[in-house]
Amino acid sequence: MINVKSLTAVLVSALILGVLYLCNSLSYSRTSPQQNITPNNITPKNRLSADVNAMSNEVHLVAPDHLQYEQPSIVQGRTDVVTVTPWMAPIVWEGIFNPVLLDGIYKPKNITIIATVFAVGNYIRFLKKFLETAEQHFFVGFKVHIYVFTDRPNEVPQVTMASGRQLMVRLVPSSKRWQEISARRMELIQILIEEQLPNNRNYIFCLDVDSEFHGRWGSESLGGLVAVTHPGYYRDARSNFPYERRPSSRAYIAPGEGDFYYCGGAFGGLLQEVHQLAKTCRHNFEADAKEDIEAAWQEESHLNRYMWINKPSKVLSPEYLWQDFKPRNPEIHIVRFSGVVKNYAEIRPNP
Ligand code: UD2
Repeated sequence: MINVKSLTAVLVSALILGVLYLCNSLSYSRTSPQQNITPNNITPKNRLSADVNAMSNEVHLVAPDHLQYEQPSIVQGRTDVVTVTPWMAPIVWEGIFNPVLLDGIYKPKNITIIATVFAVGNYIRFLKKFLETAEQHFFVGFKVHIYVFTDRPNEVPQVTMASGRQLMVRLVPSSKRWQEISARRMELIQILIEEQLPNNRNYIFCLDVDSEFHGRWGSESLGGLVAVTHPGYYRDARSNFPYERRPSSRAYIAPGEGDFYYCGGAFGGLLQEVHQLAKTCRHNFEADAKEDIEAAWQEESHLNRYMWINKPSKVLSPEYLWQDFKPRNPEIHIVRFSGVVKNYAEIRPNP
């Protein structure tokens, strides 16, 4: 026999549960724009907004809605090169990424790619080709803001830029020493990020001007901290890298230490990361200078030490900074960006 007390308790509990369920459904229907979707009517064009996490940070990659792209494989691909560092950062080579998929992921994030380029003194002559080829190959279809630092603003060439792409010119002093021009870039990049660029999740690449783009440089290169392996040393033993070898310098790396030899002519990443890099390299360069030490390859030496300690989250192969005078090695399937052949005696302010 059911006792009346238990029956009442069961009925009251059922009533409370019913009310809670109703409230829950009502609140869901108020906040969800897709209230009528049932599992049967989720068509390819009709996915639940709850499926997509709108966080726009760099590690969270949202698949483009039903974009068709080649099936990826984990057993087939490049076997002639290493595509991941020992600290598990990708090493980017032609053939390991899908540009259509990557652009589909990064374009909706509405990011701006900032590029800095220095054209001081005679190096202004390289700017036109740099800018023209950037239009053809560098983050095509993205918002791109190029900052040109020069002492000759009147000689900045007019280059037609696609919509969403802009050129900004910053005046900098000239110098009698090329080493100073090259090294001071860290200071000026640090100041640019602090003063001109809002603290957001945009990306920046800092590039040598005496270079041209020849192939795609795009969203596959995005990462927190991005370094490019130097074309001259990527096959060498680290004992042969031209790291700074004097322990008295803050750029010192001992023989038997270090990972790769990275270029000073191309690096980048998220603004906050590059700010930290530029600030540290500038500080160490200036502290060395007070003790009358200039690292073997100026800011490039300091960058190499920084990147050894603070591992880049993405490493770009030498496709991303080749040198025109070098014959292509077989693993280089494409040259995307390359330093032009130049006559140092003719263009530099000092030997
Ligand atoms: C290497 C690096 C460079 C830098 C340098 C050491 C590469 C490909 N290049 O190149 O980035 O680390 O070693 O200091 O990794 N500049 C001027 N006016 C000048 C001199 C230099 O604007 O009178 C700027 C310009 O943007 C140029 C950059 O500084 O591209 C580097 O100078 P460089 O190209 O003469 O240095 P280089 O060839 O020794």
